[in-house]
Amino acid sequence: MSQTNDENEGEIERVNTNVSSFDVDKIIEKLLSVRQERPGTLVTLEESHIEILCQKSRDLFMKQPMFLELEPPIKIVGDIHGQYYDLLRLFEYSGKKNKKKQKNKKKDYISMAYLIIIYGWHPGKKENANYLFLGDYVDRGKQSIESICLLLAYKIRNPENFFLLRGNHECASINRIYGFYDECKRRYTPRLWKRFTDCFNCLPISAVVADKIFTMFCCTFMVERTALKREKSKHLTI
Ligand SMILES: [Mn+2]
Repeated sequence: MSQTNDENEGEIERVNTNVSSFDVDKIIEKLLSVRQERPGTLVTLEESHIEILCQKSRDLFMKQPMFLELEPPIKIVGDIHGQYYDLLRLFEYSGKKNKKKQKNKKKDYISMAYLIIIYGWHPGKKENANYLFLGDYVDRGKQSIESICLLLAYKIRNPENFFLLRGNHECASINRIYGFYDECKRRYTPRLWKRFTDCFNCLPISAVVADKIFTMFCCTFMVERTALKREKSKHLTI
């Protein structure tokens, strides 16, 4: 496989995560602040904070098994592909459904909107559902960075309630071509893309829910072998 200099594998130095200005709640708040804005409105985070998101979530992925065993109830979500406003809507809708049984949809929509405004709504907190995302957070859409940053931030805040699997686009050779690399380069630096790559290489690849439902991204094994290099490969049972 031919690789550019940016894509070369190899160790990337560890980010110092003890930075006083880093506050995951504030990052989530900033990412959610555009909920009422026109779709496409960008959120620009500090690059150093994104690097810490990558490092902290990477550490969590390495601590947790590569093959997850999860308990219901859990909401299972498919490809996001950089469609950040769809991701925001998805959280709002699933939060709404989780709040109460609805007979009058219009009325409940209003009451939920009210709840979001008054209390804010955060997935993964006790009153809300657990989540399992199956992969493909980046590429194709225009806001891969916001999408993956929000997901990594929720992972950091709720490590036992929020799970992310690796999709075939969480792979350098794919997202180098299909948009994520260009977005990182245009909005930040190629170095940040490398930081994400380092994090993606540690994502778990499959999960089983309630010992019954086996989930993984269907193309993972076709394109990706580096996952197998992970130290915790003993958890891989297939
Ligand atoms: Mn896809």
